[in-house]
Amino acid sequence: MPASCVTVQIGQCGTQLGACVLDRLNAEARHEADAQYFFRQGKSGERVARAVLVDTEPRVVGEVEGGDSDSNRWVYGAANRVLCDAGLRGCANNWAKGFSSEKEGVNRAADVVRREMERSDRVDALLSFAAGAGGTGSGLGCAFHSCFSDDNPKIRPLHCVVLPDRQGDVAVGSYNATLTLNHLSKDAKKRGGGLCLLSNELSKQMCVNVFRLERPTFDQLNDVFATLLAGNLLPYAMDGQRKGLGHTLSHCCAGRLRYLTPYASPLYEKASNAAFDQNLWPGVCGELSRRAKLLAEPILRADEKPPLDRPPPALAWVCAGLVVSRGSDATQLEESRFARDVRIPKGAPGLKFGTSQHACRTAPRSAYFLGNSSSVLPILRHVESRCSAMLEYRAYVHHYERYGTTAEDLEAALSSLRAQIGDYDGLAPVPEPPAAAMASLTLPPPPPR
Ligand SMILES: Nc1nc2c(ncn2[C@@H]2O[C@H](COP(=O)(O)OP(=O)(O)OP(=O)(O)O)[C@@H](O)[C@H]2O)c(=O)[nH]1
Ligand SMILES: [Mg+2]
Repeated sequence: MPASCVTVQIGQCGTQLGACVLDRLNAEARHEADAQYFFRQGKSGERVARAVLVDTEPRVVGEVEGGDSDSNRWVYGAANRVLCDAGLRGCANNWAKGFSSEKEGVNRAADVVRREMERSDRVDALLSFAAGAGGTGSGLGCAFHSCFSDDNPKIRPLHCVVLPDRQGDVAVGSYNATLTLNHLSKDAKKRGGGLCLLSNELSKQMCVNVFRLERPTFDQLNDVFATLLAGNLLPYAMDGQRKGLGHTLSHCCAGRLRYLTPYASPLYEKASNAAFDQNLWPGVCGELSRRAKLLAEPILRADEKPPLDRPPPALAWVCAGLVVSRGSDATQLEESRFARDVRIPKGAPGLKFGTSQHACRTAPRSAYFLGNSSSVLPILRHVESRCSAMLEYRAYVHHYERYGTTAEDLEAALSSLRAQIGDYDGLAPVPEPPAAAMASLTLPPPPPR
């Protein structure tokens, strides 16, 4: 049995999103052993999150609370809120400021996490939440993970990173995100973990298109992420054994490919336009594989309509992934059906399947997919193109230099992001020229003289 998973929530977004995901995990953990993976038991029988909150300003970290679901109340541990470098009052969306903040605060946060870990028999994985675009979750988050990984090289991390949207977001968001992706992907490689990329832009699109919410709030965006993540994070059975996030990461993350995307089916409880069979396995499985095989569509603004003559979205290549079906007859999900729909490059680890007989609250049958695939390309390209356009003019670079991050550091992070884009591009085999096209390449013999 995987013993437990410790969660770290850094900065405003990390704190709010982490609380929302834990709330969903509390509600979805039907089986006490599943709940204990993320929560320990408090003195009055309540669930206490195995989670630590870290920020450089007091408001959000001081205000966020646990919650209730049915009969289960959950809370944060009394000593698990850490305010680092109180003099900072936030890092003003500057990765460098967060990264160079006082070591004392970072060490204190790592100490609190270590104490939380000591409350479990065995820690299976570290789950972290932060925005890539702010200053604390991104910069201080990277400093925290460097410090933490020195003492805990064997604990696999899953860094859930929220990436900024295309407009109206933090101006230097793409600098912060590029530096964060560079730093955390190295940390993930060193410790056998991965990064789960969550795009605010895509979550907004889902809120608008699926849930008909015109101007989604952060709570609503977080709710979408919680729906996508919860069933992928809860323990599952495979080969007669219970498995947890550590096992998922060991299968899904390979070599330099460490970016994961979460999917869930069904996405919503009851929808007027839902297919009638969304509660039967073929419907659930079809919906999940349909989403998983499509490369994320070009990112549109919420108010933009896709052109009618748009070409069909490209298909994604899946290097590795885990599918978990949840419901009393979960073993009935047809694995071959899912595998048939997904394109896997030769020699890649491919798909694994897990089950849980405990249905999630939202549906009697549901399925989840955590995929390491070329679906991350549109999100990565979006960050890369913005960062490169700004760096060309050295825009805002002096704000970073003040805190010890130079233009060369930004260039290096950007080239590492480009190399990762190249790695994911390389998942799709180079198409062989079709026979007919080859034939037309053969020149006719020269005419007789
Ligand atoms: N999905 C989601 N995004 C959020 C939330 N709060 C902030 N963001 C996004 O996160 C980015 C800003 O990061 P924050 O988390 O506010 O920043 P921080 O880590 O606290 O760092 P500083 O405030 O700069 O010290 C922007 O892209 C926001 O759109 C949230 O609750 N959910
Ligand atoms: Mg903040």
